[in-house]
Amino acid sequence: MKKWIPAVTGLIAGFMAAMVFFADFSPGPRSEATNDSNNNSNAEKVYVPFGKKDEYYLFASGGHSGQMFIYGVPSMRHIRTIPVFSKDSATGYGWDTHTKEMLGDYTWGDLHHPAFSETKGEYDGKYMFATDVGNSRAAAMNLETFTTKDIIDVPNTSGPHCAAFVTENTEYMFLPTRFAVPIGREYAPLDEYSEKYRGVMSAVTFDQSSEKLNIAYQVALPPWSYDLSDAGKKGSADWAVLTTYNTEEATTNLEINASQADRDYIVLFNWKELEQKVKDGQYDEVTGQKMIFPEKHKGGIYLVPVAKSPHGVDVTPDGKYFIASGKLAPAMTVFSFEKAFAAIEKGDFAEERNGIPVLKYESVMEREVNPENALGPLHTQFDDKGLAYTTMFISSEIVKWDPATGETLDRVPVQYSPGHAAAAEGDSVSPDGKYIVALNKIAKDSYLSVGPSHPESMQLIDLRGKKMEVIQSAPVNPEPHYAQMIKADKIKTISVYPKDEKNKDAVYKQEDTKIVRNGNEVHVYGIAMRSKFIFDAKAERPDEIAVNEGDKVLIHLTNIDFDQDITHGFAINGYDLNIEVQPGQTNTIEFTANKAGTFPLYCTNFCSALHQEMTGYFLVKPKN
Ligand code: CUK
Ligand code: CUA
Repeated sequence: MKKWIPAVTGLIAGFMAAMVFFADFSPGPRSEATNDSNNNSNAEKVYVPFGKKDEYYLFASGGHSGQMFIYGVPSMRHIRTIPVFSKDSATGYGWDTHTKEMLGDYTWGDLHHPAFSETKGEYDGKYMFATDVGNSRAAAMNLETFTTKDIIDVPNTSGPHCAAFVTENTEYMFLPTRFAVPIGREYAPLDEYSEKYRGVMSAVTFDQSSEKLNIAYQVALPPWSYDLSDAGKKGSADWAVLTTYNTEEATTNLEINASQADRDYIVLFNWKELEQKVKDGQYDEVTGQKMIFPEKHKGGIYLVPVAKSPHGVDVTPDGKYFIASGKLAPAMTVFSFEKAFAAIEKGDFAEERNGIPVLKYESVMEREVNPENALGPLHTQFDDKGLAYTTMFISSEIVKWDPATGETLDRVPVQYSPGHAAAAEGDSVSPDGKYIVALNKIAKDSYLSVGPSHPESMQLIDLRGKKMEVIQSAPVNPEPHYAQMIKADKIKTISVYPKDEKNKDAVYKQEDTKIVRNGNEVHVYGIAMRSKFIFDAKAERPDEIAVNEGDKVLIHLTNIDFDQDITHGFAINGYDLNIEVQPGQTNTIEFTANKAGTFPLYCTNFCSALHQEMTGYFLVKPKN
C-alpha cells in the first residue's frame, strides 16, 4: 500500500505543532479585502427591513444544549429554538405528558448533525432529524409546527455522532456509533476490546403518518469509531459512506494511539443490498434487533483506505464522488463511486479486514487535493456549479476548489476555527450557490466580552461574486456542529392547531369543561383563553382546582383561541410545573399533589392586556 507522506511521526509532530500554534493563536488584524462586514454595501446585503422576511432558514444544531436553533439568512437573526433532547421551560417542553415521556429519564442531550427529510434528493421542508451523542437517541421534528414529535433510544450504540444523514427519499437514516461498546452494553474489560466490542450502525426509518421513528436493522461493524457520513445521490443513491478512525482499536490515549496507522477507512455500503439481506433472513437476532454481522452475512459492505483519521466525508451533488477530509493529513481526497463500483464488480480487493473486503486505494482514488498551507480540513459543501468549499479548522479559512480538477479557486479567512459550514441547500442534489455559513468554534474578541468563555460564532459568506465575501458575523448559541439551510418558501407552517374532535382530552366549549374525580385520581378538562382559565364552568369559581394531598392530578388544557400567535402558558407557583398550549392545542400535565397548601396558578405567556389577570388557585387540602 502506498505510504502516506509525510511519515507517521512527522505527521503527528506536525499536527501537534499545529495545535500548539492554534492554542497560541491570537487574532491578528482582519483582512480588509476579504472580510469587511462593516462595509456599507455588505450591510445592505444582510439587512432585512421590518416587514420583509429572510430568504432562508438555517437550522443549526445546539450541540450539548440538546436543542436546535433556527436563524434567518441573510440577517442571521435567531428566530426560534426547537427543544429536542433537553427540557425547555420557555415552552414547557419536558413537563407535559407527551414531551416528558419522550425525554424519559434523560436531562440533557448533545445534538450534532441535523438533516432535513428529502424527496428525490431535494430538501422537502417537512421534517428534520437529529441524533444525540450524549445519550444515544434519535429525534424527528415536524416543520409545520417546529416541534419534536418522536425520540427513540438507539440500542447497542454509544453516541450516534456519525448521523443523521438521510437517503434520497428519506427511506432510511443511518446512525453509526462514535464509541464502540459490547453489544447490549454488556460488561467487558477493555483487554477484550477487539473481540467483544462493536461499532454498531443502525438503519432507522420514519413513518410520516404516525410520525414515529423505528430501527429497521443494525450492522455490527468492527470496533472502530465512526465519525461522519453521507448518503449517495443520483447514480450512487443506493450507497452511503462513513469515515472511521481508531481502526488501530486503541483503548486508551486515543490522541496518540488512534493516530498510528497510515490509513483508516471509509465504509462504503449498499443499503438496498443490506435491506434485501434482512428480507432474506441474513441476520442474527440480538438484543431484540435484526443484526447483520458483516463477517458472517457477507456482501454489501466494503472498506476504502483513506489518509489517517479522516473527519468529514461528503458526496458531490451529482453523486459521482465522495470527498474525505483528513484532520491529520492536510488534504482532501476525492474518490470515485464509479471506480469503486467497477472494483467491486471485478472483485479487485487488496485484503480483508474483520471479514470486510478492502478496496485498493489507487483503484478508487480520483485525486488528492492539498491547497498550500491549508491545515485541518474538516467538512465540504457545494454550490450550484459543483464547486467545493472546505472548512480549514487550523488555518481558520474556507477554501473554494474544483473537485473536477483539484484547482484552488479562492480562500477566505473566518474568525476562527470553523468546524462545519452550511451552504444554501448544500446537501441536496441542487445546491443554490448563494451563501455559505461558517460555523466557527472560536470567537475570541469578536463580540462584547462576557467573561473567560466566549460565544461560538457564525459567519455568512456571499458566494455570488468572484471572491467569497464575509458579509455578516453573529455570536450564536452553543454549539453549532452542523446546520442545514433551506429556502424559506419550502417550509409550510400551520398557524393554529386544527380542532381534533377525536381527542378525548380536548375541550372546545366552555360548558364542556369539567373536573372529574375517580378515586384519588383527578382529571381536569380545562380551557385557556384570553384572559382566563376555565376548569369547570359550572363551579362557583371556574378557575379553581381543589384536590386532596396525595391525589394524582391530570390537567388537560386546550387553548381555544384559534388565533395565530395567541399562546398560553400554565404554571403552578411553587409546584415546579409548567406547560404551554399553542393556539388550538391540547396538552396534558400529570403529577401528584404531594404538597398541601395554597398555590396560585397563572399563565406564563403574555397573551393579552389582561394577561396578569389570567390566574387561579390550586388548593391542596392536607391529609389530616
Ligand atoms: S463534528 Cu466536525 S466539527 Cu460533531 Cu460534525 Cu463538530
Ligand atoms: Cu394567557 Cu397570558
